[in-house]
Amino acid sequence: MLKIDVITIFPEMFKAVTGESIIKRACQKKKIRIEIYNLRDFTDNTHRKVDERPFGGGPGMLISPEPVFKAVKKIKGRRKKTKVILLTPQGVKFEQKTAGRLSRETHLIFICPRYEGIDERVRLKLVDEEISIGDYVLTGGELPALVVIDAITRLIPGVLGDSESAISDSFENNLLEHPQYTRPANFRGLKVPEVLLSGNHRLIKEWKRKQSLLRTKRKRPDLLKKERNNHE
Ligand code: 4GY
Repeated sequence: MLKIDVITIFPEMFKAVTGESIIKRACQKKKIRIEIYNLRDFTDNTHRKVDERPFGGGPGMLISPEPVFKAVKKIKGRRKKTKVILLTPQGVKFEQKTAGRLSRETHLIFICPRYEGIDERVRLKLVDEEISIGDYVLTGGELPALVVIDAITRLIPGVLGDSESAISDSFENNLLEHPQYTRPANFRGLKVPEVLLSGNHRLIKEWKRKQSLLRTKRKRPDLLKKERNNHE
């Protein structure tokens, strides 16, 4: 069982995603347990204020260190192997291999920044890993946390059924999926490639592999460099 804890000032953002589909099922099957903590519950002031102006000036507000330190301490409890993750564009770019590595942990805490960011001392003393989901700026770390949680969850053994887990193989060998077709075999004059209807499994397998390579070369040549190292 992987325990996933999230620290956020917008706890409502998580229910819609974690309460549906595969993540919901993973929780029901006790493969993961997700708990969302409202950062405001760790404040002492009557206004439940979590932000302050930056020292040295500059625009906007920062998340104060105090409630974050309190939250992490409380959530860690007496656990020994917690990994604390900060979602930020300054982090290491999130990839499939990161998802695989994190899916083998036992306890993850995600800190979701808002406003202009978070006090540097949080990074310094609490954070084990900084992750970015890509080079663009969002309004907070909640969507990135959900992206990472989603990618991790589907890699935990027993979460996906056999038919679903085949999908994960595609990116793990750094090749894009081959084109896929379903019924009808002729849709408004657009025909499904003959080989897929042939029933010849060796030929079909060769066709899929070739299409994957062609597609990757055309759309993501950068992946082929990685694929060579995979000697598959
Ligand atoms: N991209 N990857 C990202 C982000 C927004 C700090 C408050 C990203 O992970 N997080 O754009 N986060 C945050 C950035 C200030 C808003």
